[in-house]
Amino acid sequence: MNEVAYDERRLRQWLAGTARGFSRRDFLALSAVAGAAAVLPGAAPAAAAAGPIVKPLPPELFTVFGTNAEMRWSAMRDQGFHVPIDRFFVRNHTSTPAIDAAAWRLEVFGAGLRGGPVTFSLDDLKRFPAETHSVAVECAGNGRSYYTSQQGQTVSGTAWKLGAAGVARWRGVRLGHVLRRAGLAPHAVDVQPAGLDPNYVTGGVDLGPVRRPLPIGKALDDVLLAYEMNGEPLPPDHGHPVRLVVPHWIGIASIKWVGRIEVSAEPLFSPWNTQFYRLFGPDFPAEGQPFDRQVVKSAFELDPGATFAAGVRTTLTGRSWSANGPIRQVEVSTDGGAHWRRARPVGPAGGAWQRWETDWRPAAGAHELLARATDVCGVRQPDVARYNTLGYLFDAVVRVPVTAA
Ligand SMILES: Nc1nc2c(c(=O)[nH]1)N[C@H]1C(S)=C(S)[C@@H](COP(=O)(O)O)O[C@H]1N2
Ligand SMILES: [Mo]
Repeated sequence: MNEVAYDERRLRQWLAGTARGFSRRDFLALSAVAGAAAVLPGAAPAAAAAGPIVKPLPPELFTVFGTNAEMRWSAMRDQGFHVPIDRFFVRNHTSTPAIDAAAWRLEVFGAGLRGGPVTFSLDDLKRFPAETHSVAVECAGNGRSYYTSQQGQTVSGTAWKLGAAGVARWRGVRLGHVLRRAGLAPHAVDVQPAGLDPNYVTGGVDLGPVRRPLPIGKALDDVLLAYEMNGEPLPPDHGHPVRLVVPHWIGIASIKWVGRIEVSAEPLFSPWNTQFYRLFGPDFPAEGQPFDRQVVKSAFELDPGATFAAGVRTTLTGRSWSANGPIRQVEVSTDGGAHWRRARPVGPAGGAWQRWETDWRPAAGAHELLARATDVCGVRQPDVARYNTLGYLFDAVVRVPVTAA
């Protein structure tokens, strides 16, 4: 799967007007007429809202931003490889719907099938061979606040620190098995899952259900329709009863509460790969640069402003991850980037993220901690992330202020 080639091809098709779903004209109309009452076709929400987020959000585990909640990294310090459900971040465009798993159905439809729509119940999905994978889900905007606090740039969107990411064990069925059972045709082009959460309305415009297309190549590769998270039925906030899990791609690809999946015979577009989740700004084309994959990042398992006992040896811990594959090396600086040392890997290499640690005996005073990862492709976190107005893909080394007293 070559996402760059796919993105370039789709951008050309979209500019040429050969795309369906959310055209360049829709996009220009929306950009021009703020507050316009344009309504795009979409399924009516099938479920009542249960609340923005259902699970408890205690302040020692989360920072809450409206309908979204970020994990505090200090909450991972004494945890194992996976992020427990009680602290896994939640990104909701609207609110967590209440869906009865017994009544839930998945409808697969579209011109990319040999026949008409095919419907699956949860029990139907559970009769396919199940697979379990440890996969990171990370919002494309994770780290966004650092464009402002570290690079002095203005961006719009939720001001995440680094906690809009998590690794869980997802169990489910390969999307490819389900698509083939539904009668996938050889001319299928794109696959678009849509959520059953309430339609996303912004600036007075109803953009329809949250949805984003995938090329058929990715859909048949490693995408899961997950019904379990860390050994439990998928919790309400994370997509109950079934969500997509799209490895290596930005979080928006992993559509929660999936209710319908369109398989098209032509390129598909939605606001979530045209208006949002494109790179806009001085370094990018006027129509924005599409992207799908995540980048490389590192986080200490502590909160900015943490305090340490001066003169006492402590162990700094953290995690690094990359959509390119395993992390090859992590370097840590405790003096604002003047000196670097290698962190010790914790646990085996090659998982969805790499845990690491290093010892430190802080002198009294203020310090700045930095962690910088290099992945298997030799990609190392840069000092400065590429500015884009929506603040996506912040991959630069984050400077974490702490004190010792
Ligand atoms: N239906 C639906 N799916 C969705 C979203 C949403 O609001 N509605 N948010 C997306 C975004 S932007 C992200 S980052 C991930 C977050 O997954 P999580 O809430 O399980 O952490 O879900 C994605 N899937
Ligand atoms: Mo996201």
